[in-house]
Amino acid sequence: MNQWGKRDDMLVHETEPFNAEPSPVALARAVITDVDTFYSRNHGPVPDVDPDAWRLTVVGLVDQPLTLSLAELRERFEQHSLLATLQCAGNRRSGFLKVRDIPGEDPWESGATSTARWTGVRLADVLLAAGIRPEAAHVAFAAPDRSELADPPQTYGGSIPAAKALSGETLLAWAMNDEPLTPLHGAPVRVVVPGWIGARSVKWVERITVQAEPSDNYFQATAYRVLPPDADPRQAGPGDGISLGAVALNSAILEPADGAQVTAGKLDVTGYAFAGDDRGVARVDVSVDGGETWSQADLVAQPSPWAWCQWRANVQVEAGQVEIVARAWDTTAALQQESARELWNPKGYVNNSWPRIHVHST
Ligand SMILES: Nc1nc2c(c(=O)[nH]1)N[C@H]1C(S)=C(S)[C@@H](COP(=O)(O)O)O[C@H]1N2
Ligand SMILES: [Mo]
Repeated sequence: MNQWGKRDDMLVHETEPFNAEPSPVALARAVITDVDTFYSRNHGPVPDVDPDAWRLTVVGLVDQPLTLSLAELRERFEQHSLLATLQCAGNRRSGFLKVRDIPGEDPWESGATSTARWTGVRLADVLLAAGIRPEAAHVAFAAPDRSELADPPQTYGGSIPAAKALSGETLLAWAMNDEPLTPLHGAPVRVVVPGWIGARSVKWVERITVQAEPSDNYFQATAYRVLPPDADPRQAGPGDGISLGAVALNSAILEPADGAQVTAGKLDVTGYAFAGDDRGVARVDVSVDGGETWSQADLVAQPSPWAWCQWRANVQVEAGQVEIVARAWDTTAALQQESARELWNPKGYVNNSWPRIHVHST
């Protein structure tokens, strides 16, 4: 276990700021990811927040600005729990690097996706207590961690539309898998925005501002946007590109591992699929001939509307080099894009092309 409480076999992309993901095998083990296995994405040093001194302020387009201690938050509002998957917009970026290099961004594999049971209060209840005004359009979150990667360097923040903030699923959470949040995951309180890119689930949240426009924080206005392929990301400014919110349909093969030696015959293939916001995973297909023919995987568990779907297929593999491909469909009958080539973008977000692995079968 490392200083952040993570297993020793995590794939650590950076130690400062700490950025790490579990191995596919570790991620495949359970529908709810253990805290020691859950990926972590940070843009600056993890702040040391004293839970007794911590206050949450709610300001902006509200009739009654609020300042709440942790005890007040817990006492004044009803407690709610839900299972939700967090997925980083950089998940599977590594697949883009075969198309073209992406300097300055971590080569995340399929493990920047994990699922936990989150407990806290509904953001909606807090906003209603503050008297959110009708002209409110966005709800912005501010945290104390400072990122030198932002231009200019600044503390982390982001926003979501008021409708998502007022939905029952968006939480101000203090517990993850029934344990208090660890410092790495946002203690004492973080936002959890189910079905939206991980970047909007702001950790160590200390200020909520109800406003007419989206947040002007770098991580909302400039980063986490899909730029056209020919854009220079160093030149990108506020408002450029497509802002990311709801998670796009995606999937991954977790077992067997890419490059594994397997025995010819029947082979179990497992993975996850995830459809953001109010979409669900409807079907997962698996091919052992590079996408010529497909068979349907069993959808093993989708434990909540906000969580991933774990799938398993039992396929026949012949001796030799075998390419295994998967593809997911969502409840709108949308299918994942076949190749990363069309999806490549300068910051490397949302690689939701069909996952492919190669195994050697004897
Ligand atoms: N304050 C703060 N919140 C943050 C971040 C951050 O760097 N600072 N990273 C975001 C991103 S990009 C992701 S994907 C998730 C990751 O959450 P985790 O570290 O708990 O897995 O937190 C989000 N919230
Ligand atoms: Mo992220």
